[in-house]
Amino acid sequence: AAPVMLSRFRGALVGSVLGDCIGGEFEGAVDVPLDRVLQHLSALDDDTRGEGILQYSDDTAMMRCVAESLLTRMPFDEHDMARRFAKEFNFAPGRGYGSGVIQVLRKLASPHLKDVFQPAQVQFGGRGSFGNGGAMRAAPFALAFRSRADVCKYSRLGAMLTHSCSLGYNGAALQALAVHLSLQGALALPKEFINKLISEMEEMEKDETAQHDAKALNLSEFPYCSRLHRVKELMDRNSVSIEEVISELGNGIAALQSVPTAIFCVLHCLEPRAGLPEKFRGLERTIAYSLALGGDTDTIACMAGAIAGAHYGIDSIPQSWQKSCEGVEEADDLARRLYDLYCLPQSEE
Ligand code: R7I
Ligand code: MG
Ligand code: MG
Repeated sequence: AAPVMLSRFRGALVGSVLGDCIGGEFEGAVDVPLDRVLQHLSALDDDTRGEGILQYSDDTAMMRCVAESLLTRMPFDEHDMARRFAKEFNFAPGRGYGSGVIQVLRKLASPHLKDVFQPAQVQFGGRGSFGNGGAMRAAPFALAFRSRADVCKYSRLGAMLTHSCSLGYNGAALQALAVHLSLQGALALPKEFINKLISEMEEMEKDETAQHDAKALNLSEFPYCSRLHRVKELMDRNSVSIEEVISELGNGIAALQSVPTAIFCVLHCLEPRAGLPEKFRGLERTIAYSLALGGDTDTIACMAGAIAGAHYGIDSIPQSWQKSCEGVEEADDLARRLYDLYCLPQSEE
């Protein structure tokens, strides 16, 4: 039976934290043999290993700030969200933040700052960051808003606090939309799921700024759409190697090289896959597969984990995995509170 909505909400945020914590092991690795991934995952079942829990990184730290800000300041308060990012960074700066975003977070801490979007705008020579830091924390927007238009609008604004390049904030919107559709059960029809994402991104990438950024960065005219078309082509194939996925979609720290990749991981793992244990259910397969790609594994697994968790629900996530990761209970609590908010009538704009 399809999971109920509350289970999907909890699955989304817990799946996101698990991907971050479990994926941290291989972040930046070039070659990750599947054997090593499976070894890492089976250690999670071993109560006696005594290694303590796996810690979350910036991905989860910032996702929590987003969720808390949305819960207290609906629909969106940029000052509140910026303050939470800055405070969290100041409290725990060693969570593995991107090297550029650190400068933004320091500026956001200043009490004299009037325009909270300004620090992001001066990054990377004035074009802004195209990193995946906006996308990695985007899942709560899908839990806070019912309409697709609001999910898009606010996930983009939330990303712009640190990522002012259109590739950065459009990647965040793509991730939030994927979680939104997954919460609605849209992954039951994978082809329609990817087609909906493509048509949403077509609208977003028509935008003048998006066109300008794509040109300046030497990308195709509709960068996310063209990646999503590649996702669709890979979906149609009977067998796809890890090398092909990396060369077609990427596994890097740029949003363009990781959000479509995370979406592919979810789609590819809707069915059992050779090389992955038969006892694995969908979310376990998705996280395992994301890790095997190497590269920005914590973030790709975090994004794939959110989309997959929204599809399969909390009950599909092994207890042993949940117990092995820092911040799972807090994420579960945030998801429940966002669900309560979601159930209240929302004003239509
Ligand atoms: O995007 P961001 O928050 O980083 C997120 C990543 C995730 O993998 C986390 O798990 C964590 O490890 O970091 O941070 P940014 O510093 O904005 O961007 C990340 C990196 O992308 C930068 O340090 C740059 O190396 C690169 N980058 C760019 N390089 C050149 N020109 C981002 N934007 C640009 C750019 O415009
Ligand atoms: Mg991280
Ligand atoms: Mg990362």
